[in-house]
Amino acid sequence: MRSIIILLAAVLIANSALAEPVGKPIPIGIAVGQTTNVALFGEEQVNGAKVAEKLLNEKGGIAGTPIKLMFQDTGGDEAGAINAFQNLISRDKVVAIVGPTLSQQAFAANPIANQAQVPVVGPSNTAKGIADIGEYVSRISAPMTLVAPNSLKRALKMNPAIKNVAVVYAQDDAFNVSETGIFQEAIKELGLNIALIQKTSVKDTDFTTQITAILGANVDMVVMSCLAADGGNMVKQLRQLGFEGTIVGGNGFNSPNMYPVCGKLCTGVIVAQAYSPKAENAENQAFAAAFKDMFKKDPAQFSAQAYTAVKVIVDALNEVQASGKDVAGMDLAELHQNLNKALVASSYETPLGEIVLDQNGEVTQKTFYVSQIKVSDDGKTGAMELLPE
Ligand code: 1QQ
Repeated sequence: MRSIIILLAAVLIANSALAEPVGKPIPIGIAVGQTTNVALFGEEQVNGAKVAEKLLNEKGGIAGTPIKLMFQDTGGDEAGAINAFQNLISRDKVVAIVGPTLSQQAFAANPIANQAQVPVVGPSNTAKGIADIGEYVSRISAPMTLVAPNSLKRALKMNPAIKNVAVVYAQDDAFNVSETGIFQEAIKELGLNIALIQKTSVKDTDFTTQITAILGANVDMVVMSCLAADGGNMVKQLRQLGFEGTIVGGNGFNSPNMYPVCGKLCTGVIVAQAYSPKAENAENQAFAAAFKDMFKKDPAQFSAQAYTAVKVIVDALNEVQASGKDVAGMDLAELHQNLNKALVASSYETPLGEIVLDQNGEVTQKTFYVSQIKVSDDGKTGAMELLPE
């Protein structure tokens, strides 16, 4: 009798370890950079995700059960991202992870979630190859292959005399290495001449060496693949040292938190976006109004993309629920699998417009934008001013 009881207890413990219900509210992990230079992006991502939590819960969450965002700071490097992912998976038992901020971090941390079969939705990873990391990895951030060339075309339209170009990229960051390859191909396809290529680091603060070389080459345009802090400092120094030509920046320039870094000297820089706060779809109107209400400013791309990543997960959870399953009462491992299936091969209405995640988790998006940065007179705030078609 006693041995039967022990056996029963052992079976019960084993079962409870195996079959863990998701629980209420439904936890979704947000693993972005809230400290270091990457916080210039992460702060906007946290804001966008908070708006998603509010609006989507007001709409009933998942069949009446609210979602709860579990925030975990990744810092700016790979180790921080791995640590954040492990905490969210093992301790917080999240149903999915939105993150990390950088492609550089995604290539290190996403394989861990993939191995644990926990779905990851990249909110801002734009390097080539992100969705190929594994079956459980998708992204809502359009790859730079589609976004970046638009800014060059627009720069050339504004100034058809552009001929000689300097290319700058941060060589220690996977996204910037990927993006500069795309920029360089597009520059050649447009019939322009790459006069020189200068390498930087995302940790650099002084760019005198590179700028001296650029000024010596007498180029008409500088095309930069950097993150916000290093990129902002380099733009500032380029102007201070006398460069008067066109400057095009990549996706690292899409954070308004860059404006205080370069102040008014950022005005005029041309950047392509996957989002405009002025987009007229109903999803964006609701998101932009709620964001403004909460943060007293217009949302920018990284906030809209973080919102979108949470929305896509909630929509997919609702699809699982609609298939006759009880998401909150379901076994967590089973939900991970069902959610991942529901996430891919689907289309979503989002502030970015309608987006589609293909079977591999890669995103396609219809509309992109090109803007010019305009910084306020006090150098602290600014806006992306849309350039007309
Ligand atoms: C990437 C990026 C960065 C600019 C995100 C903040 O696009 O790392 O893929």
